[in-house]
Amino acid sequence: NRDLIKWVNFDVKGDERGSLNVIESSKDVPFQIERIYYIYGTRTGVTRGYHAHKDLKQVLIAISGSCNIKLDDGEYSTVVHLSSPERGIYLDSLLWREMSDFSSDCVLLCIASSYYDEDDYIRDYAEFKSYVLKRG
Ligand code: T46
Repeated sequence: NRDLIKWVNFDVKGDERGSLNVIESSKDVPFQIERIYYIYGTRTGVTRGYHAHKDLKQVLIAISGSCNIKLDDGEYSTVVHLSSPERGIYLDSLLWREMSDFSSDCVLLCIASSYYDEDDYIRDYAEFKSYVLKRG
């Protein structure tokens, strides 16, 4: 389902020296940035994630290499291929995610709306489904 896929395109500042991309809080991503982390060196065949967030919003960008992200809102699911530093994907809250097929050079940059909070994670799929139903 394409509605699950919300691309965020960055304005590439390119010249003969190469490229430079800027991400400013609340301007280039639709939230105030409180945290940044990145996932890299992911081993072949590994799938990460298997959780949703109650409130956290994020933008994920494969700033190097590529990976796939399966998104599931409890009703529909789709797989997105991330392979460009020029655009990211916006993940609203309450989306189950599974990241897989990381290339060996993949660096997945994750920009988040809140500090790390384990209580914000739903790590059980059945619990996620019932949480989504409750929220309507
Ligand atoms: C997400 C996807 C895309 C921290 O201590 N602080 C942090 O900010 C993060 C993100 C993680 N951690 C600890 C928690 C675990 O012990 O680092 C370890 C690995 O985290 P996790 O197993 O949650 O990693 P992924 O790749 O399954 O999920 C991560 C994010 O946690 C999650 O919010 O949306 O990337």
